[in-house]
Amino acid sequence: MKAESAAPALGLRIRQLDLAKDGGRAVDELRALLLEHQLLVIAKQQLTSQQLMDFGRGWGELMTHPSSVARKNPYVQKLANQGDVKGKGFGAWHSDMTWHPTPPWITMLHAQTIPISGGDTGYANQHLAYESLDRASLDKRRMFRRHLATQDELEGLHAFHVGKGFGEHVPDSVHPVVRTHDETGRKALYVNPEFTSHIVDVTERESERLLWPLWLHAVTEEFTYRHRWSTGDLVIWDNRSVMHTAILDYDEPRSMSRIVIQGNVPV
Ligand SMILES: O=C(O)CCC(=O)C(=O)O
Ligand SMILES: [Fe+2]
Repeated sequence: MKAESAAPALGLRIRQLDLAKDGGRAVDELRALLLEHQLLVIAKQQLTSQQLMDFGRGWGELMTHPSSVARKNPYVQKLANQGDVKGKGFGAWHSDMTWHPTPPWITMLHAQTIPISGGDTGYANQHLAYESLDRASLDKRRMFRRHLATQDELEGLHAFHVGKGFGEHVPDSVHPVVRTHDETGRKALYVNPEFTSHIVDVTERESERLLWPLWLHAVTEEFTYRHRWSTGDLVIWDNRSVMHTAILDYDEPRSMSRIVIQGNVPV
């Protein structure tokens, strides 16, 4: 296999690897690369749902998503739009399923049908967001006209993540605002505008004061990679260190298969 950087902020593009054939054997090497680069793009794959699940199981236990539990195969989520999204909505930045007590540590997305233009996915490295906070807080206070928290101010804070939007039976969870990566020990911001409702044990005003500037900072262009999909791409990302957003700007069909792998309790 050959590899090259996808963007300075995160991401590694892998070539000359056939996952249907060599996926099982490549997992150890890919895992090490993922820890270093937070996101992997493996192009030109043709995986059936079964092959995607088999490959995924080499990384850990597959999880279901509330949107897929009633399906015949609850482990492979089909994201399919008939080209009807343009102008109708806005993607929101998030890390996957943060409302879950043990959110997936990785997500794999495999592209089947992609629009001729549009339908990219944005990714943002939350280690860089956290590590630059103290440096950024002076400058950005001026730019955002808001206070941007320092690392010290976030120490020990926890936030509430809402899962109930997917149904009454879906759990909500409280997780640390700054997450320590359970394999590398590196810290990352772990709050997102899609699922995080508030910081707990502070006033609503204080929670708003902290969260909005954090979210703005978290997706600073310098921390991001924008993936332009091709049919056959498999993208794997580490939800402990990356936020992502679907860009809903297309009016042609787009379909993807997705699996998520069980993670640990965020600390
Ligand atoms: O469709 C996309 O671009 C991303 C969707 C998403 O948020 C996910 O697969 O977790
Ligand atoms: Fe997602």
